[in-house]
Amino acid sequence: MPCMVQENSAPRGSRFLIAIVGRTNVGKSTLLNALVGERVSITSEKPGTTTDTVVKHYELTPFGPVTFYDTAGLDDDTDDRLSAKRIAATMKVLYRADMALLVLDDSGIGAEERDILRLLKNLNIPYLIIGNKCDEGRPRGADIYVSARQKNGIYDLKSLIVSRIPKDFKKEKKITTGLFGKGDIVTLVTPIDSSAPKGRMILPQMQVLREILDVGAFSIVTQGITENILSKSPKVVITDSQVVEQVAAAVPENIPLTTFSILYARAKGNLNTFIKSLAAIDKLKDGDKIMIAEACSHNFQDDDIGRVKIPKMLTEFTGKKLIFDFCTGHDFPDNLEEYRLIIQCGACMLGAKEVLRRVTECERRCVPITNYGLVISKVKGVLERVIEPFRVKDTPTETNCAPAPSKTDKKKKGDN
Ligand SMILES: Nc1nc2c(ncn2[C@@H]2O[C@H](COP(=O)(O)OP(=O)(O)O)[C@@H](O)[C@H]2O)c(=O)[nH]1
Ligand code: SF4
Ligand SMILES: [Mg+2]
Repeated sequence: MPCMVQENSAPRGSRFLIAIVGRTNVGKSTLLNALVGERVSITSEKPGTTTDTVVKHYELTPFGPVTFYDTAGLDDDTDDRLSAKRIAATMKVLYRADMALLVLDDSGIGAEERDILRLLKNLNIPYLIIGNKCDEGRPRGADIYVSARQKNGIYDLKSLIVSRIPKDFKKEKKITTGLFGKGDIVTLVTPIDSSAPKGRMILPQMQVLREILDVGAFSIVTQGITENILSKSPKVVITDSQVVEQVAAAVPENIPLTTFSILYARAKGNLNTFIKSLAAIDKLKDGDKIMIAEACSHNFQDDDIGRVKIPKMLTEFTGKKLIFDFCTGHDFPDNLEEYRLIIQCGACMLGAKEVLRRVTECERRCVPITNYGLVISKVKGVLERVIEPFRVKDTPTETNCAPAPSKTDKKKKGDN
């Protein structure tokens, strides 16, 4: 099966993420090198060589773009002081993985493997058990036997991986499904402010533009709505949430209007939860903590949406003294219960599984979670308007979770 290596050929959020896990020295790094056909991961006889996670993008034909993560071993039997850190790094990778390859050597399934299997089952991650070093022996319980060093069985392993990729991942995912069709005019409102990247568009805009082209529709991309644009009768207007208030005022009610954030929430399957969670805003009290989760790390600007604008909007809207915490990239807090609300960015760079795991974890612990665009739309009074194109009848406006005890009931923490 010819597999080409292509760097960064697909956005991070749409790649299938495969974590290679197992004890140290079973041949995980050698296996990654054999899978992608080039030496990307340091291998060694000394246990515990891979201290950081090694990431490799790869075009796994006939499926498409995948990312392999070569992790540090999950066992703790080295006297390496970084061991705890390595375990934490592996856990973080598992949290966002779509599939795992559990690698064994000829010593087979032991206590560590059983621990890893339990984790994979808890996180609902599909996995394959790979009996590596089959040149030395074949442990019981593997789904497939390979020799990473001799590159035996690698082609069959790739075929097996492709056959185990869940069906919904094989379908091409669009974020604008049902909004427009061939010949329609779609207006995108994308203001260019100081936080916009120089000389290019951001992923949500690129993705929607591509989908417009794919169905044979036409796009008008603008920084604001004018009479001239409205005279072209757009089928739908999709706006950056930051200007949703002005755009809602300018676009007549008969033209459907939504935001990029809402398209992502819908595509990743979280729109209803995110809408329900907005009710938490009306219950905020002085001293309540809010976590803002931003998937990209960048230099913070004076008008940063996550760090500055949303905290300011929420403080003004509620009139309460709120405490904002921030997390970036793949970090997500463990102490979720401390927060009255989690506000996730559009998460265009995160895989659907990772966002879903965050949402599931929040729901499990009765912590409301929503996203930037929905918060802005609510605060600006245009929420009903922008979710109208996707309205599902009988959407409850409250969650079933009992309200958590307010921070103000307890002694206030000086965590500002
Ligand atoms: N005999 C044999 N040795 C292997 C095989 N795959 C890896 N090794 C060796 O096992 C040792 C550990 O490999 P490495 O990939 O660094 O293991 P990791 O700690 O799981 O990443 C190295 O000496 C490899 O050459 C294999 O298929 N057969
Ligand atoms: S901050 Fe979030 S929504 Fe914005 S570009 Fe990064 S991942 Fe996408
Ligand atoms: Mg290694």
